[in-house]
Amino acid sequence: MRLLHTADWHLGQTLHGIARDYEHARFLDWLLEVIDEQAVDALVIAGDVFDGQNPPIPALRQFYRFLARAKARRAGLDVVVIAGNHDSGSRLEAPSPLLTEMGVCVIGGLPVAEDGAFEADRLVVPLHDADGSVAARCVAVPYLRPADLPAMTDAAEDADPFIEGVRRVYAAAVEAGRRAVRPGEALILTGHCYMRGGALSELSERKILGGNLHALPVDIFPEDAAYVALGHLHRAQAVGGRERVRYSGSPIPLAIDEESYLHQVVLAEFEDGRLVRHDALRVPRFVAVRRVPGGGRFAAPNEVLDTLRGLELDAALPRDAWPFLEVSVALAEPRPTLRDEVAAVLAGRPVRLVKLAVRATGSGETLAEAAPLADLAELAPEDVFRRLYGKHHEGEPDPALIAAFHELVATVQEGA
Ligand SMILES: [Mn+2]
Repeated sequence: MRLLHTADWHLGQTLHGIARDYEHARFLDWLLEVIDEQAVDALVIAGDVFDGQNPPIPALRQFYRFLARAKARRAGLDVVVIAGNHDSGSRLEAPSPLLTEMGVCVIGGLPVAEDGAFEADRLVVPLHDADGSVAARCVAVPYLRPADLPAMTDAAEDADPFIEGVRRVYAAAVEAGRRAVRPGEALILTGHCYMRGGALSELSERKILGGNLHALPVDIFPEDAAYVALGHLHRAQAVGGRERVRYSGSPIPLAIDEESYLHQVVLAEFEDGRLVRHDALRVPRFVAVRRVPGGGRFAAPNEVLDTLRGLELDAALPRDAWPFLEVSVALAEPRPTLRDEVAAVLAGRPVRLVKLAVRATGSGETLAEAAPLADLAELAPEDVFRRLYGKHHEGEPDPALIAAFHELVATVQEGA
């Protein structure tokens, strides 16, 4: 049984205001080819199908069109989709009556009975091999929010109630999976969660996840799981030294700093209930990401402008495929024309500036740090101005700037 693991598509995402539909469309075309060529039996999408709770219409169309085309190509394909934190679980699940008929199982939230009891058995999805026999049982756990978790009346005092609650949900789900597994079938898990020790994308994840808050220990996944297909982190990685517990990562860079990631999907093969091999399939980069000067560095304006002039760009590309460009400038002195200068160098060229980052190279010291004073009144306005200038810039301010400052002070004083 051959399973393809992917996650964090974030359909409908924009990068600094630029829609990603073109890249997503190319990725989905590529994925269809892979499903065909690799004779994939099961596709697991481990959450964050969409970038937002209320996805834009083109994103919805992309998703449903993809499912229809995938099933048209491989009628026996099992598809398992779980909701991530970006998805609306109930919205994702709404078309389930139709999708179930097609062999697409969507788990948006934890199934509960009318009396509110958690029905873990409904999280277990059979996966079939090419002969149509069940080869694995996939335990599919959507992203869990505190409100989804059982009340914790008996937890140890020092236990984090969130982690303890998640552990219990997974334990019950795994038990349901074990009950369903027959000899020769693999126990597979999928979830959308943040595991301890994961490598984060600085720009698109760290600010959302907030350090190690509620990071889950890898031992919530049992050793008898043949494979654990995770979503949430955008960088592909194994978790806690366990090769069979993996994030596939996102298929396209969702932030500029993910430019260096090796975006991939994972092809996993199972025989007699065990994982026999897993391979990372590199997703082609459909739109290049260029960073000047690159590697998160900042360079002086003239150096940056020279580099931009020398950029080799492909004029034959369609507009949707023009590279994304990030420009990072270190400013030693004010340069109010910088944005215009960058725009002038790039005008008419096949590239899209998504970000112009500017870092002042002054001391960074506040007035109080630079010169502790008993009384601010000891300083003349020009002294304060010079010190502020030194916080942001190097050297002395231009005499014309000082003159302009005095003019401004005079205007304010007259007004008062
Ligand atoms: Mn996520």
